[in-house]
Amino acid sequence: MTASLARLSAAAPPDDFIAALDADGAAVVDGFLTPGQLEALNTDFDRIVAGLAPGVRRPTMPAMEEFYGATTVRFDGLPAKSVAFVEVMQAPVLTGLADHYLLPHCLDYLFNTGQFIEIRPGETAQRLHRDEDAWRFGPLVAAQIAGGPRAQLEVEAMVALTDFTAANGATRVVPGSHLWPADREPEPAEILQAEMPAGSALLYLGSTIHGGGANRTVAEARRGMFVGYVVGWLRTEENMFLTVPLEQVRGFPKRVQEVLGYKAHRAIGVVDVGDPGAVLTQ
Ligand SMILES: O=C(O)CCC(=O)C(=O)O
Ligand SMILES: [Fe+2]
Repeated sequence: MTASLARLSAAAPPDDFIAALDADGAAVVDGFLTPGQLEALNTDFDRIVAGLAPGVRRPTMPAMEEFYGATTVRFDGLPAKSVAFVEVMQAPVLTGLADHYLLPHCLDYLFNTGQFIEIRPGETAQRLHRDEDAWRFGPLVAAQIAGGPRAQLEVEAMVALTDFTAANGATRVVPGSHLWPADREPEPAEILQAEMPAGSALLYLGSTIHGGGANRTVAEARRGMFVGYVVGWLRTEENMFLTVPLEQVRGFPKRVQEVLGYKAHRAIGVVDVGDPGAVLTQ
């Protein structure tokens, strides 16, 4: 059987997205961004990209430099950098999936990544990985070794801000790998590329194997955004408290404040042993 990815329109019923992600761990949604959002995001980010060199600026471990790529420009903290992004991070297609996959495992989820990723010509393919392996410690490793069912920890979207093509580094993805044992490696025929026009998005689970593609073009940058949510009892990959200034958070909708961490998960994430949301009105 040839591997394939479901393709849905943003207006499809929520159950269709769930059926596709249950089956494949990934799906492409066309029209995830409105044309206006696409243009606003690119305009906001153009200014920032112009001042940044490719590569990781302050790696926390040697493996990070290779993983994130020497010819790729990344920056995070997107809720602070684009008004349009604050709207996009609340897209019902994405939060509907977070409700479905994450709420059975937590009281509420948190915004985990708002990251700009521009893969430039000459970049090599990123190592295939599961994003949930960011938390590959203790109990999660034990569960994987025991072959137990995976609790869903993360729901994500790789949003295309330029067309994603096989040549310019469209994300590689392995449909069905969310159900595989931890040690099963994909065969070449099982790896697809999420080719899609600007404004579409690849939706996927934290348990789905994927990675950025190689950019084999001469002059075409592949620009995307990695936007995702994680169960509220894990530490988020990006430190939202430091990347999104408090003054800006005060102006955001309440739900955005909550997913940025201004809501405790019972006793986790408290301020003054209580509701962290109180700092927004002090
Ligand atoms: O850039 C991409 O297409 C994927 C990036 C990715 O998977 C990651 O950085 O975790
Ligand atoms: Fe990833």
